[in-house]
Amino acid sequence: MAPVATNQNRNGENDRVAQLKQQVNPFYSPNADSAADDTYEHAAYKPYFPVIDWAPLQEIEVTDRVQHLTPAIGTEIIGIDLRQLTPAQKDELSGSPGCRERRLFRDQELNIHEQLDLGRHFGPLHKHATTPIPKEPGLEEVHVVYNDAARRPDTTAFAKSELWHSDVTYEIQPPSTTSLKVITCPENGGDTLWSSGYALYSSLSPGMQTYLEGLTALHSAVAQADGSRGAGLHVRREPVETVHPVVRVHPVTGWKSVYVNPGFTRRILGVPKAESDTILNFLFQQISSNVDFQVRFRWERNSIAFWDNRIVTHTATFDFWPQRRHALRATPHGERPESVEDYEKRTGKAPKIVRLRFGGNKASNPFKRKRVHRGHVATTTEI
Ligand SMILES: O=C(O)CCC(=O)C(=O)O
Ligand SMILES: [Fe+2]
Repeated sequence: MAPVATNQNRNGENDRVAQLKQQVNPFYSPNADSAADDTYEHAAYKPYFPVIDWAPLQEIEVTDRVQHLTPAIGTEIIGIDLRQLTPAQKDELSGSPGCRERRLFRDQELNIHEQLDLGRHFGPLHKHATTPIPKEPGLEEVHVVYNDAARRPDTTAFAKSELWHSDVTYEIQPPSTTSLKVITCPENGGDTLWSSGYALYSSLSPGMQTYLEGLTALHSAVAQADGSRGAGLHVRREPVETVHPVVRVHPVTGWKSVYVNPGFTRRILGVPKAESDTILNFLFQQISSNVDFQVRFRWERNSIAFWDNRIVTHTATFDFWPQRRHALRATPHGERPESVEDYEKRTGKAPKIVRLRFGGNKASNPFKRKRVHRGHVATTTEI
């Protein structure tokens, strides 16, 4: 910006300013006669100094670069090129305090190699045992999502609620900050929905929260592998079954989240089968039908979403047939899911509870009273 002279006469300053004003300041180039220069293609944008007056500026609202999509989950970030993130900005994608678990960026030019590199910032990338990979060699870590006119969804195969899942939770170290970039998008339809495990946990009564915190559940890859074999496809790694805590603590935020999903969680261990079925069905139903925990994203070509598979579940919609939809996913392994008890032992701290600003009543709202966890007083964080 050009320097600005003041009216104060200190040590002959005004004289010097008067002198300077005789010269042409290169920032204030003189009026240009466009008519004399009308062959120049940008003549209309040459400097022009009309004699017009404007009212003094008032305080105005400006558009935030960060737009929260719902009170519980989902943030759209505007004006960032993901190819130019600093290491600190990359870390923020994976769960800074105040993070809303799922971040969305539009118009991103980063290619699949750059997307994979960004994924590697969070951990080694997962190779899926059954889902497709691209034809191009060297992209074995990519999970391809693809549908077109030749692949009409079979509504007899699944109930919609069963499609909710967190990715590959049957692995010993299931994924953390996962990204999906849509490279071909239907004109409409094909939205993705996410549901917050923080919100689900915080919506429960203190008694239910404590009960769930002591439980573990079995996550299984068997049905997925059987489905692939049934379709005549090769399974690239034998399916595994792994036990994880029903409530896990996010290692960065220290917040508690429900960690079960309809896609892969089969059984709560150490309780009667009927009890396991009832509790899991209740949690699955909350995930798939409680819209206060959810956000729904309408994609455009080159949109990319980052979600933390440790604390959200998600589902695709298949309402766009026969249009083409094509997306590529990078999936870093996270840590082994940590229970509340293990987190407390490791850190000496109580995990936190996310406080939702909506919903809840006196009986079920855990924030009306202090809760004691094995000697630690739990703190709450508002999102
Ligand atoms: O296609 C979608 O919207 C989501 C697919 C999915 O579940 C995934 O890529 O993890
Ligand atoms: Fe998924």
